[in-house]
Amino acid sequence: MSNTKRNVALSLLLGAAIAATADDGSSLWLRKPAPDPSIVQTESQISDTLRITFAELASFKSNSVEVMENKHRTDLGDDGFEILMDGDKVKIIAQREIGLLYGAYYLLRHQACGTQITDNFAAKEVPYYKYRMLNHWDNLDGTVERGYAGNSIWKWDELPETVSPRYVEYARANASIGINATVLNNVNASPKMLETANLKKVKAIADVLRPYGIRVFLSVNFASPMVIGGLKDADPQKPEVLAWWRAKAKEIYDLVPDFGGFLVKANSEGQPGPCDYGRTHADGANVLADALKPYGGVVIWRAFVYGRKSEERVQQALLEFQPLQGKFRDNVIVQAKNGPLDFQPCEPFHPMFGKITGIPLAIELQITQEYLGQSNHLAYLGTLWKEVLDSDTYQNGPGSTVAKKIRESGMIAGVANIGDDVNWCRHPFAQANWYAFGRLAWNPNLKAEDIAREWLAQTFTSNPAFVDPVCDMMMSSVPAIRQYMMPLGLAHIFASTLGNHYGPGPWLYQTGNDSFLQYASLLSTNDNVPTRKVFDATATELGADRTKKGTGTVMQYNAPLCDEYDDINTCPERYWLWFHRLQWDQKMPTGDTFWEHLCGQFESGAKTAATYPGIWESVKMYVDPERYDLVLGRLKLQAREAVWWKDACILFYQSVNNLPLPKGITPPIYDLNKLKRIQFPSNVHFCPSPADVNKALDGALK
Ligand code: GCV
Repeated sequence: MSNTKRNVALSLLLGAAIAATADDGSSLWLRKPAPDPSIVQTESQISDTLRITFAELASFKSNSVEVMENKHRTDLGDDGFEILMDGDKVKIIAQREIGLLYGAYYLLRHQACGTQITDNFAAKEVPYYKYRMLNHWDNLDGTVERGYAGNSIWKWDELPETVSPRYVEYARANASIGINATVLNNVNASPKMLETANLKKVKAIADVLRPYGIRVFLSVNFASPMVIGGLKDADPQKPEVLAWWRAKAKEIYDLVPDFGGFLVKANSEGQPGPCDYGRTHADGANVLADALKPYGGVVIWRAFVYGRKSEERVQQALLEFQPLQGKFRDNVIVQAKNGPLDFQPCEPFHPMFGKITGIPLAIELQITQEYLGQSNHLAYLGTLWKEVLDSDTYQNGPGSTVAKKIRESGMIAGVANIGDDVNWCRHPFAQANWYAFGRLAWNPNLKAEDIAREWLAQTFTSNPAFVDPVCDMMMSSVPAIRQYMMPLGLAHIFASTLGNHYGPGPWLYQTGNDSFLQYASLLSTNDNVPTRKVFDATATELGADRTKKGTGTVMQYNAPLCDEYDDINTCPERYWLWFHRLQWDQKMPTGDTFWEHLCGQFESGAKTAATYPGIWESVKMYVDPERYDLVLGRLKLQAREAVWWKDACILFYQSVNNLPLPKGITPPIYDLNKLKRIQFPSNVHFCPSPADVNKALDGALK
C-alpha cells in the first residue's frame, strides 16, 4: 500500500497568519486572507499543496482532521475526495493531493454554512468536468475587455521579478470552488503574448497557481508566426508554420511543464485565422494540436465565428462546424457560447450542442456581465446557467442535456469578472457569479438556489433572517432583468452595439442601420433568399422571424424542439420574439394582446427591481457598512435603470405602432428624444460609474 497518513493537528502555529475578518470584500467568500503555509511544521518534507491543505485546515474548528492520499482510490478520479468519520476525527481521503485540498475546502464551507459534523457525517465528491476553467479577457497593457472591476490582476510590467500576493489569493479562491484551469489573456490575443519575455512572466504566474491545482493556458493569435516569428504568412498547411508552432510549444513546456494549451479565436471580429488562406477551422486547429500533442496540451478552438457571410449570424457556427465533424485531431475541443448569438440576457441554447457529433464541445459562459448591467446591476447568473445546462437537446432522445453533452470534452469555461479592485468584482454580488460558476463546474446538478444560499452564508452571515430575503432577491434578479431590458426573447437592443453595450437603444436597430442589424443577427444575407430583415419593429409587428417559414433557424434544433419553437402556442414565452415576429394586436396564448403582454413584462421587471433597495435596507443590521453602502447605491441605480429601460422601449415602440399605453402600466417619466441623446463613452474596458449614469438620467428628466 502506498498510503500516506499525516496528522494535521500536530504542529500548527496558528493565529499570527490569520488576520481579522475583512469587510472590504477582498477575502471573498473565504472571509480571511490565505493562511501562511510556513506555519505548518512537519517532521518530513511535504509538498506545497499538502502544506496549504494543512494551513487551511487549521481554521476547521470542530474536529481534528487526518488526510490520507490513497493511490488505489481510482474511484475518486484525479480531483475527488471522500470524507469519513473515525470516532470524532474527520478523515479526508483522495487519490491525489489536490483532492485533499478540495476536501479541506469542503469542510470549511460546511463549517461556514453551519453544518454540524456528527458521528455519521460522510461525503464523497468527484467533479463532473475535468476542466473547470476561467477565461480572462485581460490584455498585456493591463486593460480587461468587458472588465468591469478595474484593470487586470496580472501585472505584466512587474513580472516576473515582482509576483503580486494577489496571485495566491486568486489561486486559493479558485481552488476553494474547484476551478483548476485558467486562460490568462484575452481571446483577442496579442501576438506578443508568445514572446519569450512574456512567457517568462507566464511561468512566474503558473508557479504560484500550481500548488492550488490550477493549470495555465494562453489565448494565441493565429498570425503569431508572421507577426513575431517573421514568417511570410501563417498558412497552416505550410511546413515552416508547423515548425514554428512546434518550436514555440517546446519553449513554453520547458518553462511551464504542466502548461494546459491554447485557446483560439480565429476568423471572428477581425481576428486572423486559417480561412485567410482558404483553409478550414480544422486545418487551423490541427496545426496547433500537432505542436502541443507531444506534451499533452489541448487546443480550444472557439465556435464564435463570423467568416461565413451567407447566413444570419445565429446560424453560422453550426453551418461552419457541421461539415468538419471527425476532422479535428483528438486533442482539439471546440468551445461554443451558451447561446448562438452573444451572451444575451435570454437566448435558447446553442444549436451545436444538439447537432454536432464527432467533435468534443466545451461550453463558454460569461461571468462578466457584459449584457446584464455590468458592475452596476445585481444579476445572479446561477439561474441563467442552470437553464442552459439543464436544457434538453434531444440529440440522443429525451434527457440529452447540455450538461451531459459537454462531458464529452469535459470542459466548462467562464469569462472571468475579476479585476484589480479591492473586492475583485466591483459589485459585491458579482462575486456570487464567480462562486456559482465554480460550483456548477464542479457539479452542474446543484441547484442555483442552494449555491446562492451557501455563498450568502459564507460571504455575509448564515442567519436565515438575512439569507432568506436576500436569496429571494438574487433568484429573482435575472428574470427581472430579462423583463425590464429585453423581455420575451428580444435581444441586442443596446444603446451602443459596437461599444459599451450599456443602456437601451431599440431605435438603432431599424432599416438603414444595416451594420447594426447584421451584428445583432437581425438581418439575413442568406444567398438562397433575398436579403431581408429577420427582425423588425414596424407599425404592425415586432420580432425575429426564425420559423420554418422565416430564416428556418428553428430547424437547427432537434425534434420536438424545432416544432415547439416554430409554433407560438408551444414556444416558451421567453423565446417568443427570438423565434417569431408578432403582430401588436395578436392574441397571445396568455389571453392578452401581444402589445399588452410586452408592456406588462417591462412593468413587472421594473416593479421587481424597485423592491430591491427596500429588501437590502431591511437586512442592514447583518451587513458591514462598507459593503452595505456599496450594494445599496447600486440597487437604487438598478431600480432607476429598470425604469429607463421600460420607458425607452415602450416609448420607442409606441412611436412605431401608435398604440395607447395599456391599462395598468405606469406612465413613462422620460421623454423619448431626451433618452435618445444619452451616451456613454464607447469603451470595452469600463462600465459607466453609478455617478455618471445618475447624472445622465437626471439630465434626461430636466
Ligand atoms: C473578446 C462579444 C464581445 C467582445 C468579445 C467577443 C468574443 O462580441 O462584445 O468584446 O471579444 O464577444 O466573445 O470574442
